[in-house]
Parts: sequence; C-alpha cells; structure tokens
Amino acid sequence: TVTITDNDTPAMSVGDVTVAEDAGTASVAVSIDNPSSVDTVVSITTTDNSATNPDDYTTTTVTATIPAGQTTVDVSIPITDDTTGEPTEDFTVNGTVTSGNTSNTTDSGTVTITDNDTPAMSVGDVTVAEDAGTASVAVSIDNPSSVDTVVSITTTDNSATNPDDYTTTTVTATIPAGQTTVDVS
Ligand SMILES: [Ca+2]
Ligand SMILES: [Ca+2]
Ligand SMILES: [Ca+2]
Ligand SMILES: [Ca+2]
Repeated sequence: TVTITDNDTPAMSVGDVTVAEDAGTASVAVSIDNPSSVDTVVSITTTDNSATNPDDYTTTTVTATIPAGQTTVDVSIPITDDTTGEPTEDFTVNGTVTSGNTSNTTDSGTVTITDNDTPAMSVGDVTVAEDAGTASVAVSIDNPSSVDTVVSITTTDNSATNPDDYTTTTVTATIPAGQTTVDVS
C-alpha cells in the first residue's frame, strides 16, 4: 500500500470590505487560498462592533459553500441606509469551517461602512431691535448627527462695535446628538 499525504491543504479566509451606507448590501468574500477536491462549507455569523444591528446592518447567519475546485464564494449582508450623520463604523464577519479540508477552522473579516449623511454646519443671520435685550443666533446642522456637534462661537466687530452696540461673546454651542439646532444669546 502506498499512502500519499497531501501538501496542498488550503487556508480559509473571510475578506475585509468597505461599503458606502447606501450600497444596499456588503458582499464579503469567503475564500480558500488554493482549490480543494471537496466542498468547503463555512458557517457565517456577524458580530456588532461600532456598527450595530439593526441600525447599521442586519445580523446575518448563513452557510457559505465553496464548491470543490473553486476558491471563493460571496456572502451578502444587508446594510442600513439612514438619514443620520455618523462616523465610519464597522462590524465583524465570523467564519467557521464545518465541512471540508482546511488548515484552519476559523477566520474573521471586517465590514467598514462609510456614512453618506455628513451634515453641514451653519450660523444663522438675525435682525434685532436695539431694545431686544439679546440677539438669539441659531447654530445648526442640516441633518441630525449620531454625535454631539460642538461649535466654538466668537464675535467680530463690523459697523456694530463692542461695547457700545453689543457685548463681545465667546461661547461654546453644543448641538446634541440627534438634534439639529441650538440658539446662542
Ligand atoms: Ca495534492
Ligand atoms: Ca451607526
Ligand atoms: Ca444615509
Ligand atoms: Ca448615516
């Protein structure tokens, strides 16, 4: 009897991918680094990181099968498109080989989601009567953000001068996460 031990056992990997929030789905490659004579079956799950289910993506549990002779298959994970400005966020895709012949049994990948709702900040214009007491100036963002927006406010003389016409003001205006405006007096 001649017994031959193989020297081509592949390693399994779960790919990393960066997607825009409005991409619809993230397509994650589940691969082996050289073909196998048998199917490679990989159990896929997802884990929250800074991106969370269901606000940013949909938790996915699926079986990915790389057919014998092939090296990769894609897994689709739904991505949530909201209207809130957010930082770049990510979640983890975990793969576990449940059937096949690989040199490893687990690997994980990262899906990074880039936001498409980054708001613009603006300081409002206002006209007040001299006897109004204070001018209320709106500091705004044009859509809500998942994080506080902190704006440093200062004043500069123009034809109106400090202190005869107004009082020089230096203040920090904070627009809370989820809101769009705050007034400065
Ligand atoms: Ca071989
Ligand atoms: Ca988020
Ligand atoms: Ca969006
Ligand atoms: Ca968003």
